[in-house]
Amino acid sequence: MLDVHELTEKVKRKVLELGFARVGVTTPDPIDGYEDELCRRHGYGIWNVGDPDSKLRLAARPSQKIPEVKSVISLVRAVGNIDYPPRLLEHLGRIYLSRAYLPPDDTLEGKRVLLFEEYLASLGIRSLYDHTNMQLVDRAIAARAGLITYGRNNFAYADDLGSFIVLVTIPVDAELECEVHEPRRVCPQDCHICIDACPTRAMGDDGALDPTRCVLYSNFSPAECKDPAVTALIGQRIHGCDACQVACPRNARALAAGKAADPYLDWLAERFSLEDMLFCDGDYYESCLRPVMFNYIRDIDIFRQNAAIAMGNSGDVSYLPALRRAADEGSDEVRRFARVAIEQLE
Ligand code: B12
Ligand code: SF4
Ligand code: SF4
Repeated sequence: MLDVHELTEKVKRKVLELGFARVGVTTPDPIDGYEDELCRRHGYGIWNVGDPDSKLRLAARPSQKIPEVKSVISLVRAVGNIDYPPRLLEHLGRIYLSRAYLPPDDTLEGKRVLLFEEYLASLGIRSLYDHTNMQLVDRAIAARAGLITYGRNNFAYADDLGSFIVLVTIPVDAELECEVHEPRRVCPQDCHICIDACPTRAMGDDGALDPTRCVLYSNFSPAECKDPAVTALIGQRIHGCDACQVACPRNARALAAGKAADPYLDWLAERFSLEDMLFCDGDYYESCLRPVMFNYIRDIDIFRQNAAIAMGNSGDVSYLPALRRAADEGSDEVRRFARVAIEQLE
C-alpha cells in the first residue's frame, strides 16, 4: 500500500511522461479574492457574476462545486515550442492552433488527458474532470499549486515557458500531497507594454480585463453581440489574439527558443483563406476550421461573419468581388458585415 507521498510522486511522474511540462497538486478550498476581483471588474456581467452561484464564481469553489473532490491536480502543457506558420498567426491565437485547450476526447491532446485519467484509475483514483465545459479556475489553481506567477496582462507565466501554456485542472477524489502557495505578480512596477499593445484597449491601467473588449469575445459572439467599436479594431483576427503576450518581455525567451514543425499547421497554412471561410461549407469547416477552432463556435455562419469583418479591416481591395457576392448571397448577418466591409474598402 502506497503512502500519500509515494502516490503523489507516481501521479506527478506519469504527468511528465505523458508530455506535460509541469505538474502540481493543491487543495480544493475556495480561491481567496477571486470572486471579489471578478465583481470589481467591468464587463464580467455578461456571465452574470452578480449571482453568487453563477458559473464563473462557482468555478472558484472546487469543494462546493464538486463535493467528492479531495485534491486538485494542475497540469501545464507547453505550446510555445511549436513553429506556428506566420500566415496562421495573423488570424488565430497560439492556444487554438495548438489544439490543447479543452481538447475533444477524439483528438491527440484529448487522448493525453484520457490516458492520464486511465492511469489515475489504475491507482484507484477517480478523476472528476469535466471534458467539455469550463469547470474550475485554471490560472488561480495553478498559482496556488506553485506552478505559475501572474502578469499584468492577466496571464499565467511558467518561468522559461512564459505564458504560452495551456492549463488543465483535474479534480480527483483522493487525498494527495497538496501544496498551497500565495499568488504573485512579478512584473516590473511601471511596465505597461502589454496594456499598450492591446489592439482593442481591453485592459485598464492596472491590467484588469474587460472581456467584452477582448478580441476572442468578439470573435465567438453571435452578430447581435459583436460591438462595432471592437470589430473595427481587431484587424485580421478571426479566433483569438496574442498581442499582449507577444509584446511582453517576460516572453522573450520563450519566443526565441527552438520550435518544432507541426505538419498539420503547415498543411493548413497552404489552404487557409478568408475567402474560403466567407463561403465556408461543411467540408471546409471539417478539414480547416473545426480542428483549430472547436472551442467556442458551433454556428458556421459566425465564421463567415468573422471572415467578412477581417476582410473589411484588411485594406485589401482584392477582397471586394468576394464581399459583393457575400452581400448578395449570404445570411442576413453575413450580408450586413459584408456591406460594412465593402464600405470600408471602397
Ligand atoms: C472566461 C475566459 C476568457 C474570457 C475572459 C478572460 C479573462 N482574463 O477573464 C475571454 C473570452 C475574454 C478569454 C480570452 C482569452 N483567453 Co481565456 N479563459 C477564460 C477562462 C474560462 C476563465 C478565466 C477567468 O476566470 N477569468 C476571470 C478573471 C478574474 O480571472 P483571471 O483571468 O484568471 O485573472 C486573474 C489574474 O489576473 C489575477 N491576478 C493578476 N495579477 C494578480 C496579482 C496578484 C497578486 C493576484 C493575487 C492575482 C492576480 O487576478 C485574477 C483572479 O485570480 C479560462 C479557463 C479556466 N477554466 O480558468 C481561460 C483562460 C484564462 N484563457 C486563456 C487564453 C489563452 C485566452 C486568450 C489568450 C485567448 C486568445 N488567444 O485570444 C485570451 C486572453 C485574454 C487575457 N488577457 O486574459 C488561457 C490562459 C493561459 C495562460 N497562460 O494564462 C486559460 C487559462 C485557458 C487554459 N486552460 O489554458 N478567456
Ligand atoms: S488577448 Fe488581445 S484583445 Fe485580449 S487583452 Fe490581450 S491583446 Fe487585448
Ligand atoms: S508586458 Fe510588462 S506588465 Fe505586461 S505582463 Fe509583461 S512584464 Fe508584466
